[in-house]
Amino acid sequence: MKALLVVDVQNDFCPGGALAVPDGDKVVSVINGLMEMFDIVVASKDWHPSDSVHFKKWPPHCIQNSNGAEFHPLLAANRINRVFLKGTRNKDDGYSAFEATSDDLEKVLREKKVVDLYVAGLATDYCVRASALDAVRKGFRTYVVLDAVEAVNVKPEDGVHALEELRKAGVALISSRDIKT
Ligand code: VGL
Ligand code: ZN
Repeated sequence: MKALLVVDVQNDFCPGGALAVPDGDKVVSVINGLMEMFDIVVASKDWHPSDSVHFKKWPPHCIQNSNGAEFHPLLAANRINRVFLKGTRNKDDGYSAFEATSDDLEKVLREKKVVDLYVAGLATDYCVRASALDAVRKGFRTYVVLDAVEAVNVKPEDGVHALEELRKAGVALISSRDIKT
């Protein structure tokens, strides 16, 4: 089975949000087009308590139950089978979707017999990176869909460096056009 993991396509990571990824909203239409090609679509949400230590590094964003933590309004959220909340504790960053505390992502994927995991969303250099690295280490055939991710680029090259690191770790970097139903 093949699954699509939609990482953190939330208002605060899109233009106008508290931690906006440049062009973050560009991934939305690509992801919407991809969803129907998958057996299962899962998504993560960054979901922080307001007193998180994470906010020593970042402006406050994706606070639990706030509008900034909602999915982008144009994301086809009705096609998401399951949502995983991460960064929910006040003691860690929780960048990887596999660190979700609301549900065990690895367990759910294994139960669904997922072999191929395609990762899309925000941001390439943080949560996409951490999620794809965890996925490949756990033995999933892991793909990052290049036209369905965008980077924060705190430093201008962070996104390209993250992709290079992923490629070296065994993650396949592909275009959405390469995915067949
Ligand atoms: C993220 C920075 C802080 C992400 C989350 O979703 O990539 N980046 N929190
Ligand atoms: Zn965060």
